[in-house]
Amino acid sequence: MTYVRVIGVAMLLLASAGAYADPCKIAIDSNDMMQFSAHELAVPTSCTDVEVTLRHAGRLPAKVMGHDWVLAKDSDVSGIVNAGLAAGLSHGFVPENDKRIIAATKVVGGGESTTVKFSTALLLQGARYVFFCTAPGHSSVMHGKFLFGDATRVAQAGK
Ligand SMILES: [Cu+2]
Repeated sequence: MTYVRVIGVAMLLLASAGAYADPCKIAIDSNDMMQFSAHELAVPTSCTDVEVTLRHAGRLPAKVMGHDWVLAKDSDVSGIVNAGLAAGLSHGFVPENDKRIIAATKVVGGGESTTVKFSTALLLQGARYVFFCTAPGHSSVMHGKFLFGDATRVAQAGK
C-alpha cells in the first residue's frame, strides 16, 4: 500500500519535473499570481548534491513579480525574509553571506529560469526545512516543505 503511494507520488514528481529523471534534480514553477507549483519537495538521501531549477511561467518583470527559491531551516525563515527586505532587489532580496541560507537562487521575472546547486552535506534527515520566496510579501504564500529523505511523509502529503 505504502509502496504504491510512493510510486504514485514519484510519478507526479517526474511529471512536474519534465525531462528530469534524476531525483537529485528538481524543477519548480512560479507565476504572476505569486504561486509556486509545489508545496512539498523531496530528494532522497542518496543525493550528495541537489540541483533546483526555478522557472517563472508568468509575464511580469522581476521588479514587479520576481521570485526566488531559498532553502533554510523552518526557524530561520522569518529572519532571512527580514534581512532580505533590507538587502533589497539589487541583492535579490537575499542577505549576503548569511549562514542561515542553505541555498538560494537569484530572482527571476516572467519567462526566465534559474538554477542553484547545493550540497546535502549539511542537511539532516528528518530536520524541518522550508523553501520560500524572499520577494516582499511573498513568503507567506510562496513557501513549502523540503524533505531530505523520508518517503513516507512525501507519500502522505501527496494525497
Ligand atoms: Cu515570489
